[in-house]
Amino acid sequence: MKTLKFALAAGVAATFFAAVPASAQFTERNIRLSNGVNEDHPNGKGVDKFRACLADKSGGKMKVQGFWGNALGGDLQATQALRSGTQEMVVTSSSPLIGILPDLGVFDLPFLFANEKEADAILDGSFGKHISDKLETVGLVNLAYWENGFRNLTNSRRPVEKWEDFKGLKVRVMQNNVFLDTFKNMGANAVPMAFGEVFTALETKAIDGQENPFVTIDTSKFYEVQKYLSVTRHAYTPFLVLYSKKLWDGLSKDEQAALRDCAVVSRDEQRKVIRELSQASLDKIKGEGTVVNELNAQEAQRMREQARSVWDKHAATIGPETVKMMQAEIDKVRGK
Ligand code: KDG
Repeated sequence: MKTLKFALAAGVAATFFAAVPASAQFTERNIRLSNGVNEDHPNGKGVDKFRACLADKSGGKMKVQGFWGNALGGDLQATQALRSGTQEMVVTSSSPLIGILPDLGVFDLPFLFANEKEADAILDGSFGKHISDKLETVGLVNLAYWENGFRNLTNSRRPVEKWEDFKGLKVRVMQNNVFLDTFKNMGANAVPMAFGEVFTALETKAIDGQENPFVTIDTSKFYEVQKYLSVTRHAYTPFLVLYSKKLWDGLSKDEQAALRDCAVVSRDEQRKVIRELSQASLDKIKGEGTVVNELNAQEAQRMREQARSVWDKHAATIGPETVKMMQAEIDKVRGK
């Protein structure tokens, strides 16, 4: 009987991991992946897909342990841990990392992308590869671009219907000079701050407002302490799915290929989920009593024109070649 049970168990195991060729080189690994949002953000679904894909490809040997809500430190701190080889992965906004790689500032230029289709085409194309190649030179392997999304302003004082309404608002921005200048240029009092400190600063009125995509405003419960949401879509932030280059170089070719393939499979899942959730998040924010206003086309155009000087000011620090390449890619996608 025991022999029969053992044979059955071996048969089931063999079926489950049948996809793993005998020659494949996989070692037992526990991959620590941290992120600043909460697990109910679509990044949670992305990590679930990534975990399942790796388990399938590695015969269960490559395991992913998720850490949420800045449990292993904020975006910049976690990214530095990758560079020193003390942590395997982080899913982070690009914006807090411009001190490590100034070229990343290109993604923070106000009103860069018009829609998600444009963002996907450029991030998943030659421009995205250009940035990923540069990231490797600073000890970071970028496996894919996930979506943080189009950013909108919330605050506790008033609706923002034209750029002049920013005047005097104390707005938290990511620790990033392009964002700092974008909001200063609008007349706001911009306050750089790590993501993990934002909710308390809003609750205590140390700041009036912040800016993030609907899904983040929802899953981080900013609506609980923000009376107004103005749909500005003033920037699009990607998430970088980073692996420590120091630890990457110790992986087999099979392990590296599995990580790259699974990061792309989970990218498509994460983008699908976040785009499905975005409207639901906006509806929920409205339902919780936050007053939502959309900018009319004329005022949105005036805001874009007012923000243009930030491009000119920061092109030199971001890297003229990178800005020029980005503009060329945008023109190509727009058929210009
Ligand atoms: O780790 C990712 C988060 O920190 C992300 O939400 C960052 O958009 C962000 C912000 O506003 O800091």
